[in-house]
Amino acid sequence: MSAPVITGSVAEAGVVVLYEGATALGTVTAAAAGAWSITAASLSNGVHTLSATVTDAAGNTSSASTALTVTIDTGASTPTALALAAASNSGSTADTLTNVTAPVITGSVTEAGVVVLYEGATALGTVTAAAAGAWSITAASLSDGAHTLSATVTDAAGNTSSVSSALTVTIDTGVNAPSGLALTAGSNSGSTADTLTNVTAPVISGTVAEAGVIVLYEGATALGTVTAAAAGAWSITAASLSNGVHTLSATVTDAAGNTSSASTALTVTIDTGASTPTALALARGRVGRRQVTTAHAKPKRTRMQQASHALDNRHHTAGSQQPNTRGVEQPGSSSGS
Ligand SMILES: [Ca+2]
Ligand SMILES: [Ca+2]
Ligand SMILES: [Ca+2]
Repeated sequence: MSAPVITGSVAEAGVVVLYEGATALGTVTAAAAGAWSITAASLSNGVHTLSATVTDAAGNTSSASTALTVTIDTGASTPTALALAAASNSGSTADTLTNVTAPVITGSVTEAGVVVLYEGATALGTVTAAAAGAWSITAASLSDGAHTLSATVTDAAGNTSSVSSALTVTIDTGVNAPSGLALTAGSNSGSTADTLTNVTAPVISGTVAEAGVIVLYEGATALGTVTAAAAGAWSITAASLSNGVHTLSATVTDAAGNTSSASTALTVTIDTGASTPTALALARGRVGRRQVTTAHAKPKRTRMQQASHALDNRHHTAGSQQPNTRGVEQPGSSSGS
């Protein structure tokens, strides 16, 4: 209040004048001994030293009263420098993305007061700043997503500041495992329909649902890593794999520092060499039997002979309609038997 009401008392009736130094701030006529009150002229912010005199009915003016010091404070400065405390800022501390759902928010005030942290009209926390300077408030639990936070301070004079500049904090507590792990075609020798290859350091591809750092694993062993700048496809060239079956999987750590569970496994089989045939030998028994059988078999017809024989049979079947122009087949004829 910049025009405060000042009260006092006099021992006899008279005209009371309220002063700041030599400046009269107001006057009142006290009709009798006792209490008086004067509404002072408007005072600026700051400290004011007030006193009063009284002039009685006989025209005697008293000396100045004992001073009353009044401090006028009509405004509270808005809190400034709202920030997400580093200890509450998972992943990079250069951003305002975190997986801490009840983060500590810091700021500054220019005078003592009660600071309230808000999201819109909802108070998320409060703290009393004993003096000008830094304050911090642990916010009530926030859901995943972006939150626009601000603060006010109510000073000792009861003035509540305007709302501070906003601080946007994004909560991200989840991450999906990479999906679609596959052996890329360029690393898949032989058929590309399988996962058998002779490429010992194959390129494995997959997708992620959000940006992050992907690590390819075989069991607990990291085989490679890549940073996906955004949701979508990624690929990693695996460390060299030995011949045999390898069960690969991947995880992703998102920008908020959340690490996914392992992806569905991809089984890749490395085979870098066909074994040279060994123990070549002549199988005598089988060759002997074939020779004996062949010696007693009828000569096999050539394809031409088979076709000619079939044609002759057709002619025999249709003999009543067509004259037999080739005559009766004789044993030992060229068509064979
Ligand atoms: Ca962060
Ligand atoms: Ca996430
Ligand atoms: Ca293959």
